[in-house]
Amino acid sequence: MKDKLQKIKDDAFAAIKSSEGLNALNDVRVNYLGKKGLLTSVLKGMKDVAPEDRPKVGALVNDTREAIEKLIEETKQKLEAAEMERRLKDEVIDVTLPARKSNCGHRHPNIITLEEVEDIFIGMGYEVVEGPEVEYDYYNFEALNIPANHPAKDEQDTFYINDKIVLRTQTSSVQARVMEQGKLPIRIISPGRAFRSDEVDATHSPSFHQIEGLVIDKGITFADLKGTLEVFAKKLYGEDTRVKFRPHHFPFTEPSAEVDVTCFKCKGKGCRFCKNSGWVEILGCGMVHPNVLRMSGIDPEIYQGFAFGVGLERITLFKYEIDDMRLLYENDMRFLKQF
Ligand code: 2NM
Repeated sequence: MKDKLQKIKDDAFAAIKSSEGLNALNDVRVNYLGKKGLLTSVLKGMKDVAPEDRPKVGALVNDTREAIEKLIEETKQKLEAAEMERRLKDEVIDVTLPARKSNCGHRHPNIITLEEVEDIFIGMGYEVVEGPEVEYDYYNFEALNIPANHPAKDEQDTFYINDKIVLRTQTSSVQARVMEQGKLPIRIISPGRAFRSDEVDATHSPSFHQIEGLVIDKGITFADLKGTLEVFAKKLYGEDTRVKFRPHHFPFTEPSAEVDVTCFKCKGKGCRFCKNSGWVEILGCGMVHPNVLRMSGIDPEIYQGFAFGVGLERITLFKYEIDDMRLLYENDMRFLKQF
């Protein structure tokens, strides 16, 4: 028995010394000391040992176990130290290497322009109001004095969900909703997405953005409209910008006008961009039609108002001298990184 234990001990020591890593060392531990290990099988054979010899043999088994455990523990610590040494050598961090640059995104040019326009009007006491993109025909057309047979309502131009619901073709629908609530005076802008069944090209997209403005109070005149939009144009395009009002027609305003500003590219001298006129159109506007006020329960004999509509993409293209609207939607990083 003594010889047998000595042999187990010698074999275990040899195996421990030759184990090359923590995993191999653990295998040795299981082989010799584990539940089905060699040493345990000796203990199981104790029943064949004469009773008077058992304490001696038991002590011998324990000594063997302790000796093996001790060597395993020492070897484990050596292997761990070696492993740590290796990692410290291999995983050196070179603090002099250039850092990897993180890619930080930023606002889309359309949003930069939108927030600039919002700031200008908030500065003049306006509130920003939003509304649904999927809208009742009533708020998109009827409440805005656009009757059933009007060409704007054609399926060629408008996306219909059903005969009562459309994708809004303008954000004036939000203003019809605000007027209907009856809280006066009103001083709002309503920015948002609008939809028209247009073919995509350099100046058209079936989904685009508008910023519409509405002011309603007692004694509002066309002079208020002119003054407001002149301030807006100068703040957006620079103090030397001049504005020009051209008569126009919109169903929801009377009188109506389109507003031109001096060409930002040639400063009014005339260039390819402004077709040599020195002017570019930036928005439509007018005095709110009495029918529109009446539809919303506002008495046009007491309250008057003006409204205007700006195409957000259009003024973004002008501001950054971009010549194709599609660039705003394609999300090409080479384009977006420039803003
Ligand atoms: C435009 C041009 C002129 C407009 C009218 C209204 C409302 F709700 F008061 F009737 N909102 N926006 C308006 C007027 C919009 O866009 C070119």
